[in-house]
Formats: sequence, C-alpha cells, structure tokens
Amino acid sequence: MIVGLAGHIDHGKTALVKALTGVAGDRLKDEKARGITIDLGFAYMPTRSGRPIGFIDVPGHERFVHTMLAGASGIDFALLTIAVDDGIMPQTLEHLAILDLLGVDRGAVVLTKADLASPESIEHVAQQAKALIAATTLARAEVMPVSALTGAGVDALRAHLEVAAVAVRDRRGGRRFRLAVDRVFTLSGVGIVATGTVLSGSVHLGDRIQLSPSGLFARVRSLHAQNRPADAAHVGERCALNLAGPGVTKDAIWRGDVALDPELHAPSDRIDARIRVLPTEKKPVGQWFPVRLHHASAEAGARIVLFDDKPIAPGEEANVQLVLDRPIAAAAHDRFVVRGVSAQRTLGGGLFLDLRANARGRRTPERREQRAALALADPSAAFPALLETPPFAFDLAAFARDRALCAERRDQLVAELELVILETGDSKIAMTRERWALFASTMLERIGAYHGDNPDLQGLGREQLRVTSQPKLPEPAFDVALKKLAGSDQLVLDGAFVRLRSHEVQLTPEDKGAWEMIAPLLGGAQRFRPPRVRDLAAATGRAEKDLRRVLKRVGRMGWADEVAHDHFFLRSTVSEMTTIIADLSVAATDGSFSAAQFRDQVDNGRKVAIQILDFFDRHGVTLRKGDERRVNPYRLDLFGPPCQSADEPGGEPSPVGRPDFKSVWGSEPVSGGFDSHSLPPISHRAK
Ligand SMILES: Nc1nc2c(ncn2[C@@H]2O[C@H](COP(=O)(O)OP(=O)(O)OP(=O)(O)O)[C@@H](O)[C@H]2O)c(=O)[nH]1
Ligand SMILES: [Mg+2]
Repeated sequence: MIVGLAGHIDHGKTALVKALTGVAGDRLKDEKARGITIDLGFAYMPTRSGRPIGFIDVPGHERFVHTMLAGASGIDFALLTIAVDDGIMPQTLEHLAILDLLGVDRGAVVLTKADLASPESIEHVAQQAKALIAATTLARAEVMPVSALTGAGVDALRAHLEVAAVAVRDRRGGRRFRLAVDRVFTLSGVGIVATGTVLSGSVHLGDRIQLSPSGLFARVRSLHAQNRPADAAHVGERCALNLAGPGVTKDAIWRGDVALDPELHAPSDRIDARIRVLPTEKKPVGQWFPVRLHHASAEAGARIVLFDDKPIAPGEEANVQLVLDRPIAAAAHDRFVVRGVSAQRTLGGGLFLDLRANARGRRTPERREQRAALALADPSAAFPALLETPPFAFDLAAFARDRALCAERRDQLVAELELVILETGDSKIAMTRERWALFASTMLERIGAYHGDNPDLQGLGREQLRVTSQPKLPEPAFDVALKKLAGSDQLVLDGAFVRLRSHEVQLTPEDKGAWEMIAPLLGGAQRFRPPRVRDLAAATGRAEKDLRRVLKRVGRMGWADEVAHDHFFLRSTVSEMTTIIADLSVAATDGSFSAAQFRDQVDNGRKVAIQILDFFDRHGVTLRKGDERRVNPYRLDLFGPPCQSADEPGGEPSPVGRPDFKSVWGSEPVSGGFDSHSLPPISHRAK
C-alpha cells in the first residue's frame, strides 16, 4: 500500500512520517534551511502482516501544489493532516479537493500537534474536519489525533494503517504495467534509477519497458519494490527500476514520464474527458479556457474545448475535449486535475474518457453516444455499449491498449461478448455477432442484386462494395471480412471483384462457340505472344468485329485481358506473368528488373514485352522508374492468385470455365494480399 500525505504547510506531515517510520524527511539543503518540504519524500514502514507500507511526503506550501499532485496520483490511502493549533487552512481545502478529484476514497484525517491543544479544542477541530470531508470521497475516513512530539496516537494510527493495507489489496487486476516516474538519478555502481508508483500491472526483472511519451526503450536490470530488492513489483507499490539500454541516461528520463509495457506506448495530446469544476471557483469555465493539466506525475499546458456553448458553472460537471500542448502517456479512466495558469489554484478535475479524440465531429450525436459508452468504467460494459454506436465496428486492440488491459482480459472480452473479430496487423476490428450477420447478409443481397442487373459481369468491384457497406470498414479489415465470407463458401473473390458462389456468367451459345474456338489459340506455347484479333479472324474464318466483341465480353468476365489494343491474353497467362515478374524482382538484389530481363523470360520480342509491362504499370502491378520496374506486392493478386506452375500452359482456364480460386484464397494468411492499398475500381474490365 502507498500512503500519500496531504495538508497545509507546517501542519506536521514530515514529522508524522518520521514518527511512523523513523525516517527523517526534508533532506534537501533548502528544505533544511527553510524548515519546509519542497520536493517529494519517501519512507517505508514495516508491517507485521507482510510488505512494508510506503509513504509519500509532499509539500504543503501553496507554491508547490503541483509537486503534491505528482505525489498524490496512484496512492491507495491518504493522510490529511490538520494541525489542531491552526485548524483548517487553504491548502487543507485544496489538498482535500485534489484527493477528491483523484478519487482517493481511503484515508484518515490526522489531527496533528495534539500536544498543543486541549481535548475540547481537539474535539472542535475534529467536528470541523468531519463536516469538511462529508461530501468528499474521504467521507468515511477516521479522524485521529496524533502528536509526533509525544508519540500519542502514533501506535493507533499505525495499527489503523496495517488494517487498511490488508483491505487495499483488491486493486483492479488484468492490467498491463504502468509506473509514473517521479525521480530519476544515477547511483554509483548501479547506473540509472527511476522511481515511481506502479499505477497498474506488474514489472519483472529483465522486462523490456518503454518510457512514454518519449518512446525510449529500456531493460529492467534490477528493481526494488517498497524499498526492498525484488524480482517483481506490482500495482500499489513504490518501485525503483535500475534501467539500462542505448540512450538510457539521466537526462533522457523525467518526472512525468510513464514507464510502461511497450504495448501501451501511444501518447496522446487530444483527450475527451469528464470534468468537474470545483464549487469554490468564482467564474464559469468558458470555451478554450487555458489550464495546467496534472496527470500522474506529469504536467502539461492544455485548453478546454466545450461541446456545448454553455460554460461550465462552478460545481458543475461536463464532458469536454482537452487539447494538450504536448503528448502525455495516459490511460482511459485515469484521473486528472486542472489548475489555473496565472492564478495558481486548483480549478477542477475528472477522468479521461477517450484518448483518441478528434477535432472533427466532436459534437456529433455519434460522438456523444460514444463518450457515454466510454464513460462506463467496466470494460465488459463499455465495449459492448460502444459497439452499439455508429459505425458499430471498433478496434478492440486500441480499446484494450487505452485501458491498459492485458491480453488475457482482452481475449476474455471477445469470448464473453461473443465478438466477431477482423484481425489485420495490430488492429482487431470488432463487431457484435448480430452486426456481423447484418453486415454479411446486406452485402450478399447487394451482390445478388448486382448479378441480377449485370448477368454478364463477373461481379461487383471490391472497393465499390467497401465504400458502400455499413459499417464502412478500413480496407484491410474489409478484405479480411471478404475472406471470412469466402471461407464460409458464400462469396468468391476474383481479383478486384466479388461474386456470389452461385453466380455463373452467361454467354450466348453463339459467343460460347466462338470463345471455345479462340481460347485454345490464346493458350499453349504461344500464350506469351498470342495471336491478335486479326490473326484469330484469319485462323478461325470468323469476322474480326465479332471476335473483338466476344473477347471484350470475356474480358469483362475476367477470363481474358486486353493487354494492348486488339491483343488479348488469357487471364491465366496474365496471372502467370505476374508470377514471373515477382520472381524477377525477388532474384534482383535491389528488387527491380528491366524489360529485357522480362522479355528473356517470356521470349516474345521487345515490343510485346514492353506492352505487357505498360499494361502492368497501368494497373499498378508494377511501378516504373526509368527503364527499371519494381513489383507492387499489394497488387500481385489483382489478376487472380499466383500461378501454381509456369509449365502448365494451354487449356487453363478451360474454355468456358475458370479455375476455382476458393481454396487458394482460403489458405491465404489474413494479412496478405490487398492490405492497405485500394484497388482500381473495375478498371481492367472497361478496356
Ligand atoms: N509540538 C509539536 N510540533 C510539531 C508536531 N509535528 C510537527 N511539529 C512541528 O511543526 C513544524 C512543521 O512540521 P513539519 O512536519 O515540517 O510540517 P510539514 O507539514 O511537513 O510542513 P511542509 O512540508 O512545509 O508543508 C516543525 O517545526 C515541527 O517540529 C507535533 O506533533 N507537536
Ligand atoms: Mg514537510
């Protein structure tokens, strides 16, 4: 357990810590000379029941409230001191307000310097204190008189803390490691040491952590938990980390940094939050109001953006957007406090709702609904509520990261909420089962309707389908969704097109006859330099314009491609040629290849080879720079899956059918293929 001190200047905080722990505070020269606390102090008290209790001593001086704030975040228990000979003073009130805003709900009010007042006046202060805390999170705190000088009441307080330490154990589990750094120093023979309060999770010896927001990586070479050497430190403990790694120096780490599990490193400077303005404020908080934002041990300048045009009156609560002047490492539902910029006083505080807030659309009804969902503390309630708001699909990975959830807790959400997950790279786009079913059935209906209107077309363009689907998914997630449907046998993915499995493109018997004659001529050994329309006409004795019409039609159906004017290649040949250029590019040291190299592979003469490459350029399969070309890996499957074997020429696809690509697609890794690149909308069928 970590105990944080609070209270007005000279009210005996440091003396109390010494009475409880035996550790003398105020080590700084200035502190000794002036008799006041300036920086945070740390001390530990052994307990009979187990781990020591840590104390964070803070300054009471009004000019050092920001330091008090750095110490107060992450504490489990507060000791609010009130000197009986002085009574309630300004920083008694301000510190209490801060503890209340930070949600600290366990603590005791310690009436210090009890040796200096009569029992009656102690009782009087006690009554005042009780009235003071009644409307705060500390309402249930005991009020205990203590004298650090005579030792009266110290044992009772110590016993009280020991009992509290046992009760405090049940802190939120299932979270990843975060520690708010409050001190950094070099220890001779050891190296860089960063100390702080573990806000969530655990850290172990040898762990690789990241400092946020800087992003510096470090390894935990050794560590202390609650002032003892340890293999691990957990939430609710003070911890000293001996850090090592490239760039890890005393100047690279600051108070205010958060040492964290690298999975959590995603600093933010625009945060939607719930804020409460203290009733003691004189004026309402207006639009673009400037504040100092205090979060954990960090501090940043910020502006308050109101969602309604009405200013927030003293004593009121509202949702706002905080626009920070630098990024901080926060988690959703972390508490914060805001103070005035010029007049140094505490204005209010609250909790973060959404770390990925946007400037655009922040007042829309959808955003309001989303914020209401995100205001729910329990992830098992918040995430399903979020999924009920437009666009009904959200990244569970980002949600879990911003709540510092560990992987097990995240996966538990998937199971308990029966989510459908579309996994791409780092993101896990989630939908409810009902939403997924609706998404899939509407899409299948639309494709079906399209087939009805266009029986001679191979299908609907993927991109066209994506941008008109609800929810409109990001490209990679949409591709995963398509593959999922293809995997369940409902859809067939055909290059840039999508069709229903049941859809068969129909040719008239006449056209079918013509195609059966010319398809074999386009395949075979001559497939890389197939006859042109004119030559086909001569070979078959059919009219040139009829053959051209049939070829255009089968081109739209995805069986052939018009690589150059009147020069059609079988789709399987085009697919085979993508494999050839992919191989060329793999073989090249710098990944690029020349037209001559390609020509040598397909042996069809310079002119045709260049026409083919130009065709690939137009479709973004290759990227040309001067005489060299590179392959665009995201488009390699535009003309169907990679060719199985280069020496299986001829009759593929069978004259009126086409190979069944389903099995090939089905075995594809989900992240492959069309990730993050848009496909040309139905371009190669319009030739
Ligand atoms: N008589 C008496 N004096 C006390 C007691 N506790 C503290 N003092 C004296 O009160 C003065 C202030 O005590 P500190 O413990 O430094 O007060 P503080 O709250 O830490 O002050 P800041 O850190 O500057 O806010 C010192 O001179 C202490 O000796 C007590 O129980 N009885
Ligand atoms: Mg002090």
